[in-house]
Amino acid sequence: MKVDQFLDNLKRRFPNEPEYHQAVEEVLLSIEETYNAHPEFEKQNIIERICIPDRIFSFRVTWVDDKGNVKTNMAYRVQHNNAIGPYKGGIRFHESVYPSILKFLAFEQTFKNALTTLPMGGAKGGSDFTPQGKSDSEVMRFCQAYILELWRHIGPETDVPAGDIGVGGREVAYMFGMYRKLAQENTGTFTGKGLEFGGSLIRPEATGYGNIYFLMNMLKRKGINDLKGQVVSISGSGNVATYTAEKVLELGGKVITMSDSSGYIYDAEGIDSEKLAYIFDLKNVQRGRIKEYADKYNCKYVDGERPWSEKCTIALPSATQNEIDKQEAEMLVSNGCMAVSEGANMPSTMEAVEVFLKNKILYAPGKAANAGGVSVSGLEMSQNAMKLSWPKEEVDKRLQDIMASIHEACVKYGTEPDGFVNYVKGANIAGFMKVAKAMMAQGVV
Ligand code: NDP
Ligand code: 2IT
Repeated sequence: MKVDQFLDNLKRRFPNEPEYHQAVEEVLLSIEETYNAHPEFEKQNIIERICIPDRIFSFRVTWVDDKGNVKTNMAYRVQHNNAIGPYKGGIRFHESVYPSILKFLAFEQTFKNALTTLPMGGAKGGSDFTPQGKSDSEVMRFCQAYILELWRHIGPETDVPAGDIGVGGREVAYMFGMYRKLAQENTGTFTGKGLEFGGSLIRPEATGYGNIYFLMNMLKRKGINDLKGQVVSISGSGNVATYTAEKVLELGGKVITMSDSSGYIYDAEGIDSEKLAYIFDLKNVQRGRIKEYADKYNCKYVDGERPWSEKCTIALPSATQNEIDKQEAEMLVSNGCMAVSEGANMPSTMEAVEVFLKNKILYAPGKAANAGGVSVSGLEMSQNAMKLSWPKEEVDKRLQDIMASIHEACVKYGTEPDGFVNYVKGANIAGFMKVAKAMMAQGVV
């Protein structure tokens, strides 16, 4: 397999999908050598079969707003690969959603899920519908209309959706409600459910906590055992960002920034637990903007910018894809940032990743660092299958163990001759090999 040739062909067959091309290129560049050492992979054309999704459902959703206007949105589910378990992955509601975004996310999800040690394949779904500014009833009607079409393609042993940007507990509950009515079953289809109807403790916290557990595994190899004295910059202020901040505070770190798609706040005093509780409420109950924090606590707000020019020792991008470019990566490194651990999916551009690797800082790619969310989703599926629920401590302990084992896999496959751990290479090779071996064993299907 020659990466350039393969990519040219992929771009020709699937034009105008830059995010999908980017995700594929990043994985292929780091697995090329390992792949080519296995001629049996090439013979079975594993590379095309692993990069191109199994199928994509694409449909129009029609719903009625509070004023009685009939609205349409485009919606999708990308079932990428189910060689190691049922399709599994979140649903994103955001105006920027189009096939390329969901194809990149489903591709990444396949390797991320392989790393978790749990039997889950990869998928992603979503719509260009934006919950922001909509009433609860409008969100409910949209979720119901989306599931009215999708329900026949999902199920506890076929495809299990969850949340992502714009899809939290409220949206999952509305979708699950419609699903169980249509499917006439009440099993584990959907994770991130409410605790009253099969949800798992620690699922809301899992992505953020998991990212910090991964970060601590990296830091421990450098002899650092807590976050005391660390200045931490976080982007986003949603599910991942807020629980990331909570864990950072618990370990003694200082959080100086958070953001949303309109801008960022910089709080030199640090965002403490009380201020973080305000952000939780602002985002989840009032559904307001991060700017309101700056007004309330009288701190700096920078409109339309991302937080990476602020001096920090640790950066935790937790908002969206391509939110750190080359220049911002250089700024982070020159300001003394020694670790970047990705809560979001593909938040760093290829050029930004190159800067981190060249400078040999600790850099954890999303598919390793943010795998805690889907891991606890997997644990929610296990609990649903057994029809019982584990206590918080048990789920948290399993999450910590999974993050440690992902870290170990990255070290195993990513350690370079000089001892530097290339976590990108480690995560990509470990995830890829597992899926590729499963596909080889199962023949051409
Ligand atoms: P939320 O919707 O809860 O929060 C998203 C946050 O990111 C909001 O603050 C939002 O601001 C901001 N944001 C969204 N889009 C953009 C954009 N285009 N530019 C700038 N800021 C933006 O989503 P999550 O916290 O669940 O997801 C955040 C990231 O983490 C995503 O990349 C997701 O794929 C990834 N992830 C999520 C997991 C989960 O379990 N939820 C698991 C693993 C990864 P605004 O309010 O203005 O839109
Ligand atoms: O990107 C992700 O891993 C998620 N949005 C969570 C997926 C899941 O199935 O819990």
